[in-house]
Amino acid sequence: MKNDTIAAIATAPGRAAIAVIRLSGMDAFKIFARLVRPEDMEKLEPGRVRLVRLYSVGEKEREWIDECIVVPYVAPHSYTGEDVIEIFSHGGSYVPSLILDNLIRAGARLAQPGEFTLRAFLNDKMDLAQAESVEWIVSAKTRAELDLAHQHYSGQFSREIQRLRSEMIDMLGLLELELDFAEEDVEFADRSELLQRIKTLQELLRNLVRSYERTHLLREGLRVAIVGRPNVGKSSLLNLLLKKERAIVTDIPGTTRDVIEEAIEIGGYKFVFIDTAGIRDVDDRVEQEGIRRSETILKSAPVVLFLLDSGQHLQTEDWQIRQRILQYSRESDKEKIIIINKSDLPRRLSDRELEHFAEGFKVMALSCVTGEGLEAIEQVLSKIAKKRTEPGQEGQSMLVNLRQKEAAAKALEALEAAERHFIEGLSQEFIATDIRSAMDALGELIGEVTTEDILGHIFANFCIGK
Ligand SMILES: Nc1nc2c(ncn2[C@@H]2O[C@H](COP(=O)(O)OP(=O)(O)OP(=O)(O)O)[C@@H](O)[C@H]2O)c(=O)[nH]1
Ligand SMILES: [Mg+2]
Repeated sequence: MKNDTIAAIATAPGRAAIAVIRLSGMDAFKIFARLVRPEDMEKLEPGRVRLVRLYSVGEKEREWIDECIVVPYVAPHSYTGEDVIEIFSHGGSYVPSLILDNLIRAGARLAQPGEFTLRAFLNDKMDLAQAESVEWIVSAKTRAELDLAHQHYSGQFSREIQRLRSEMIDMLGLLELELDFAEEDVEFADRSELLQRIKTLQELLRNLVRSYERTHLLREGLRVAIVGRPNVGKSSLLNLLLKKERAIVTDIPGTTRDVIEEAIEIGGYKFVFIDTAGIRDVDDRVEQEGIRRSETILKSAPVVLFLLDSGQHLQTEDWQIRQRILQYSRESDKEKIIIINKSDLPRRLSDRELEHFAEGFKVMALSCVTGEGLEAIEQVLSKIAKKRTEPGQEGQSMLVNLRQKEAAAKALEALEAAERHFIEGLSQEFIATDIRSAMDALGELIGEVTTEDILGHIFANFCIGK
């Protein structure tokens, strides 16, 4: 049913000024004609807006539904590459669904999620990487995510992958030439050069696979653990960062007993801040469990904000927490920042005390009461996010989802096999087969080689009407 005509409401439901309803497929014009008067239908011109009244279909007394702006597009000059009509109706929930109902009564089918974009892909309006980026553009929450989605949407990413593929085609050409003349025992391809080219490609693919970690970070956010002994102001800092009273703050040590996670954007990057229970030795079972959870967070978060109270001398608990942070950061690289909070109070914590204590940490001052120091902390955090998500020298291209990562990893594996077979001195056929698998895997990445299953899976995550 690839050519049937589909319809959907493209805008989010709810109270709104305008809603957009889309109709796409071979019979788009014929179906739409059933909702309008013939003289209005005649006035429609491709790519031109027209104000048109829509009427209900299938009844003797046709009822007026709405006055709408309508834009027709004629295949292949549309988003889907098919005949398309976009209807801009009044918003809300009743009018748009009434229009949709009537389109369906007139012969359209309700579109599946992502089906418009799927058709755009099937009609060569965009490749798979571009099509996938559409979903990301829609769900982007930060500037950094949007920039990355644009890299794919513009085709820049696909061109890069195509470049890798043509490099492989080139190598295959050389190997196959050699194969054709196998009996004559000639070597067209310079062996060491070929091996070098395989290695270069491997390196590019390795970087590409690695880039997924950065993408993941952009989408899921950089996790920042706020730790420290009870009452140093962890929850106050969380609230300050979030600019709302999210966590309970009291002067009673042990106020926070569970882990509180909240995501926000700072400087164009997504962060997930995690307020934890103050770490100390206690008998209370609930608090003990909270402390155990704090430890787990401390272990896994790549950024740790370790709070101290500037109005008090260092305490045993501070030393114990410091010890744990250092221990965990040996296991996985962490950004460690000591924040000397309550800097509005008379200072007791001396520089001498801190000298050894703060080794290996960045030290910053803060007052959660006046807000002084917050901006500097935010700047440091966005610098960390930038550093961790920026492509660096290894290239600009980044993979945006797990499917792409798996395809790139498959290509890499095939090239590693090619290298092995090369070194083992296997014949060209084996190496050619490896390179061909690598090419296929890259083809999958941008959708040159796809199956219905893969497509179904990808587009199922889209919104209806997209
Ligand atoms: N003067 C001053 N008081 C602060 C500051 N930050 C927090 N406080 C106070 O310190 C007390 C403890 O703050 P919380 O944010 O609840 O501390 P916490 O680290 O979350 O404590 P637990 O949840 O018990 O581990 C509260 O009375 C806050 O108002 C600050 O910068 N200056
Ligand atoms: Mg707290």
